[in-house]
Amino acid sequence: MVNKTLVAAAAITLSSLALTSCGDSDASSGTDNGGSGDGAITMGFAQVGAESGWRTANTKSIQDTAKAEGVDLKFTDAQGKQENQIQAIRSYIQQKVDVIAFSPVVETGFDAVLQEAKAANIPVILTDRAVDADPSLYKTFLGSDFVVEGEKAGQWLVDNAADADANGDGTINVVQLEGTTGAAPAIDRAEGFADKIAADDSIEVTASQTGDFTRDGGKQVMESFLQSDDSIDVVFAHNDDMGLGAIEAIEAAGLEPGKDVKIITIDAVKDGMTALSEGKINYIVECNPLLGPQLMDLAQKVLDGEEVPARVLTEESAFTPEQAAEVLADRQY
Ligand code: GYE
Repeated sequence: MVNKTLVAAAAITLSSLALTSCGDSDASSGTDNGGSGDGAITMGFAQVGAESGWRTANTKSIQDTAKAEGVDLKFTDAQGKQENQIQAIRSYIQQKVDVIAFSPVVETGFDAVLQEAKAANIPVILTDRAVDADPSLYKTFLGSDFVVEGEKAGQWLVDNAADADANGDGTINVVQLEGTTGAAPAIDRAEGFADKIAADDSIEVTASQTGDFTRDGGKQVMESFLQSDDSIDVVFAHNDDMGLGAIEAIEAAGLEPGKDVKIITIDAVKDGMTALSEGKINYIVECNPLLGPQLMDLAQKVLDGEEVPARVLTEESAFTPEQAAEVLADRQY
């Protein structure tokens, strides 16, 4: 481990020397960055995986935009594993890409590799998910405010509490299908939701477990929740895919999703919006996966030496079944 780091560090030192001695006009950045119109940007992108409809749309947006804008994109799918992601980032450093972007699988444990990128003078743009690390180790973080998303979900439940109490016993039992343990959207969505439902004493989260952001994960966890509890009023799923898996489990148990058990999810991908328009999901908070254009724009600015904000938010809203039916036809993902 230590040896590898040392070797990488040595290679990086050599490469920066080589670049400087080649008469790089932008000596302060230490990179031949394609930012002044002298060739395409090379971007290394380390993606989480292909766990959800959201992720597939996100990957397509990044790849399509790179192609349209002539960015030379090196893309890796980490298959949900942090170690794969770290390995991909190290290889981008070795390949001396102009800029590295990645969507961190989890929040912690990236400090060392971020230090290595910084030492190599390669700017890093966090895309979609945040890390819990020194902010000087990356240029900017582009993505949604996951706490706000959780708050929107919780607020909807507070506002619709009377309807959610299917058996009318005065308590609203909520089960939560969490995203990947340790991932920013799982941590923040749970926090935002908890904050809002605290306003109503009758709402209680009775069980909470990870379904790893996948349809299958959501289905399995929901099956086990239904086996041990017959008083579930509401499912709060951290993404559409887990909510869609929960629908399968609820139907298999002879219950009607959206009626016997209310369902709130986050993302608003096409399959989720279809289930919402059919009344099987009751409310979806939007999380926009189409980050490609903003990402390429930020990369260009960073490489041109322009100041970029430390935090760039994506714009999004939330949908009821009626609103879902209206926007579905034009939905790209
Ligand atoms: O909500 C989920 C995906 O990080 C915002 O990851 C993203 C989340 C998204 O797997 O569907």
